Amino acid sequence: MRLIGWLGFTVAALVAGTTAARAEDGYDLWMRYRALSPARAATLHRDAQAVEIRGDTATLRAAADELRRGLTGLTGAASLQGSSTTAIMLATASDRDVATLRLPVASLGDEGYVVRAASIGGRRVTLVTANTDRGVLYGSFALLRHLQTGGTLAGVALSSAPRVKLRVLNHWDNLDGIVERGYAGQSLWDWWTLPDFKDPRYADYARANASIGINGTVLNNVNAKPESLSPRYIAKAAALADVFRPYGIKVYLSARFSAPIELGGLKTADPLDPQVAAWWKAKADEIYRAIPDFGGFLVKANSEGQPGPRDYHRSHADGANMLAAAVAPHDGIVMWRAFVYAETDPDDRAKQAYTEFKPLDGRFAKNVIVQVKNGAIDFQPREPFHPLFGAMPRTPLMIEFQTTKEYLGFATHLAYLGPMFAETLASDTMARGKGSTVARVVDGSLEGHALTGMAGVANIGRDRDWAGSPFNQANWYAFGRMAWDPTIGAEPVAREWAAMTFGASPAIVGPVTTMMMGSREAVVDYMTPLGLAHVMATGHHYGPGPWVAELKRPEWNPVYYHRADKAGIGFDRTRTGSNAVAQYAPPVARGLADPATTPERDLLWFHHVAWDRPMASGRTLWAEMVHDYDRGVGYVGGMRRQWNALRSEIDADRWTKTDRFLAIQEQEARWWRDASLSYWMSVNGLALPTGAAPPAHDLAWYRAQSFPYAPGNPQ
Ligand code: GCV
Repeated sequence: MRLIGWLGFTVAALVAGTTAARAEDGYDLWMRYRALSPARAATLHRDAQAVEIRGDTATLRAAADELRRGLTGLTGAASLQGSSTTAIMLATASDRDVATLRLPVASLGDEGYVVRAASIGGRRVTLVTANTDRGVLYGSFALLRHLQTGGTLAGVALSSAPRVKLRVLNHWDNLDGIVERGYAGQSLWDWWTLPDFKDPRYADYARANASIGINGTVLNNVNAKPESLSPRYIAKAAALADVFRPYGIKVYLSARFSAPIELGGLKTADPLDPQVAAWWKAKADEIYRAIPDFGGFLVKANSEGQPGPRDYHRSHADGANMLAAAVAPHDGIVMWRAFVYAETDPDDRAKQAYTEFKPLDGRFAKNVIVQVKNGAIDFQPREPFHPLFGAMPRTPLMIEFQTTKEYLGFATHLAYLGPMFAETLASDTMARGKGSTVARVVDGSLEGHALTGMAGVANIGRDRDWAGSPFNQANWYAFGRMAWDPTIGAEPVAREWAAMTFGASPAIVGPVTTMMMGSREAVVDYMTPLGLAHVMATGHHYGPGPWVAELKRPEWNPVYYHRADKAGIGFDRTRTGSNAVAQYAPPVARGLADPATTPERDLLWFHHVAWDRPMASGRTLWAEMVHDYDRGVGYVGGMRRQWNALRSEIDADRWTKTDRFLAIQEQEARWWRDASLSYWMSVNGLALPTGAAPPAHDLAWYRAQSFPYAPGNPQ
């Protein structure tokens, strides 16, 4: 047994420098561990004077260090005195004393945990236990969350196991340090100095991920360079894997399908060519020699110019299975993306992934999981759930969300994505009758899959606050919490994040949660109301561009998506149009086939309707659109006022940055509204409803705006 008082730890931590006291610059994320009220701090100190671990593994040490760090902060360093008669004990369920307690650990799997008071060796302790060290680590973070959000040690009883197996971040980080669709600075990975220099931030990144249950990270962009699989870069990935391992995080790499040609000098990357298969097998063996617990590959193939098996007239299953065979001897997996659409295919872009993948159901190897974006187009502020969910029962499907806000105002707009994740997960595919939710497809319970997963495109960069703004951190946080439990709900997650990030007082948590909960809907309102999509400006997707019509590929043009004309607006995806609705299960398809039974929030996604169509509110469609744009702008004004009222409650640095960002957001929300309305009026010839403010500029002005150096744009 190792028994370490906190004081010793505190000095060590200061020397190590990774957690020394810092200004409130957002670096500490939700792991701030600021002092509780004196009374609560004293009680906590009385009830947990030491952290003890049974066993001596890197993961148990990481868990204990985190608890000591947290307790030191929560109780305030001044209270560090006294003997260690009360303790938090970390031990796996196989420990002899823990085993005698006969706790219900069987259902916890290899990542779940139990935290409760227990009598060990005649002493009352707070026990954190699990079947594995990783479970103990997650339990330790759960206990800290409990304490940070107002809980006490008295009567603590926590127990949870993840419902999803692979909970992975996808970094779209390039080897030159630029992050595709990244708005928080350069890549966190300093590829140049790796593997010799391991920035202490890597460990803090791992802590943050472990605290929310993330257990995998894909280091490089899905638009992958072959060099990321070269020996030099494998060594760099291995160095990161070494840092992440104690935190239960596996490293994965995006693989470029044509790497056998570019790196291996072969003439082909045909997946059915034995030499190609042998090359990948040797490559996988090489990676596993450097990273014994390497997770596997993520692949974007035959999409947006990436090479893939279709180049050789092979199917996506042929490509995925060939890679799967290479990693299978090492228990690796392949995450194969279904985000495909082709310039050669004139069909509705929203249909193409289903058309390509549905016939392949049941043809993928056991260690392949198909990664499907939440919606059928591309991370829009709102999309109906992807029709592939529920449509491939014999294939494990993982869901891919974007936590970076490519289409939602980059880092500056406050948009809490919890409600968006929750909305998709709660959507009912009806594939096996009522209750066949996307969450049940994702957690494997609907179709009986053990290989399950959720991927989040990371919003993390080298900015001091990691995510570009304090509120963007909430999207990283929410992704992790919802990957652990897809049914947890957006509001409880917002509340705990707000408490941990800004302070647990109701005077903070209440208004911050209120701001957050409506913030994504506000973005929908001022950017893409009523089911509009992809009306963003070209390339960088920053700002409005509904007028764009001249790009080479039809589906790159906003006019392709909104189809506005003098008579009406919206994409007809019913039988009279692209018939994309037929890709949903019949009960869902029936509802979506008729504008009257389509939720108004998705109306223009599925239907082309007249500008004067009456809406549920009694307004015409046109008046409703104007109303929604105004509501969105108004919501941002409301957030500014609520944030202003919080000034005395929040530290100056984070308050000021958020205040400035909200000012930018309000200005840009107006810009979105005005530019969009100017354009729609140029198409429909209608006047604004009485009382609606005219746009600040004419359409030509909006069309003339250009942003050549917008961040995150692939060059
Ligand atoms: C990594 C969208 C983005 C691209 C991204 C792509 C994808 O099209 O704009 O930057 O490429 O999605 O998910 O592969």
